[in-house]
Amino acid sequence: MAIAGERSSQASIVANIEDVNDNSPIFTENEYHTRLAEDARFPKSVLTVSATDADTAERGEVRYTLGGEGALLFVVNDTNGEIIVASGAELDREASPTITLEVTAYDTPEGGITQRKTTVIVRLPVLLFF
Ligand SMILES: [Ca+2]
Ligand SMILES: [Ca+2]
Repeated sequence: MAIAGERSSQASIVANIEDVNDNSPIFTENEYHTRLAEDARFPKSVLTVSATDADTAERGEVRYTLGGEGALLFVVNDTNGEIIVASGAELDREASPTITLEVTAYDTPEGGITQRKTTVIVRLPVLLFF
């Protein structure tokens, strides 16, 4: 037997369920790896990283940022994950035969205490010729 009061309280519980930020961005690869020619210059595209986030709204919106030893030589597009050679950067194969980057994907672009991040390594062997 249904009681009117019980039904309406159930309905309001369902309406109040809200997503929480319990998923971190997940990259499509555990580690990215691509060869790079020593004469590559701005704005040469190196590779595009991609991460997805299972949460809804801004909790699942992914942005990218660059770190690691090679971070000054490259720029990442914060919304699409494309990495290009930075303006003015010159690669030196003798000094750094392999450049290592750390790309961090983060959700909640506006920031806040619930923001979640994932970092992936990008290895770029620098070659004379392809
Ligand atoms: Ca969630
Ligand atoms: Ca998330």
